[in-house]
Amino acid sequence: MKKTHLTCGYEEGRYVLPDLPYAAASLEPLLDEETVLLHHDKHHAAYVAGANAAADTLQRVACGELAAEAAPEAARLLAFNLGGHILHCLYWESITGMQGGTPKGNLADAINHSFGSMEGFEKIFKAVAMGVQGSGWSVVGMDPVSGLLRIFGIERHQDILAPGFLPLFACDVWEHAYYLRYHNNRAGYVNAFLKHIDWEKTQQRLTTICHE
Ligand code: MN3
Repeated sequence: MKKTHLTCGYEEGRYVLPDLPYAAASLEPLLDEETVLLHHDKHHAAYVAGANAAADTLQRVACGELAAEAAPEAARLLAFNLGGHILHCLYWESITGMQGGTPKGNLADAINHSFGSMEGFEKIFKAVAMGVQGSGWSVVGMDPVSGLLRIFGIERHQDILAPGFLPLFACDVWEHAYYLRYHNNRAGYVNAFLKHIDWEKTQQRLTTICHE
């Protein structure tokens, strides 16, 4: 089946945890190695396992091994855990230990066209990230209707986003993503995230989306 701009682990019928695209310690000074390893090896891995378990349950319903009553809860769990898998894959590809880059080319054009300016984008991104209630994400992606970039404050991994939304980069604002270093200072983490976005990879994803 067709794959998308997301480099998300799926092989031989199973969701799989991809390796980090860099050494865990290389995200300094944005994030410390312990946070990154726990986040990837424990949290992201748990979403992969949860997505496979939910998909297995649905398969067993489909072939008659389980009653249909098991399907709604499995579908809910699949939405949560697959959402977690997708967004974490995107998160790892969104950040870099380097800083000081700026969006270029078609990505700079898309940001200016969608938000008026880089400042306008950052203002909305920060406010949405700070406004996520409980655990969730601030995610920038393409609205498939207008072609504009939009920012959603996704709660948990799957609530509050428009169907068909094509995520481009994502900031995890679950506390496990930042608490060891930033404690309760989510704003400090979000500000640091904005300085450590991998704009080059983000631009490559945008180019892929535009050709899908
Ligand atoms: Mn997380």
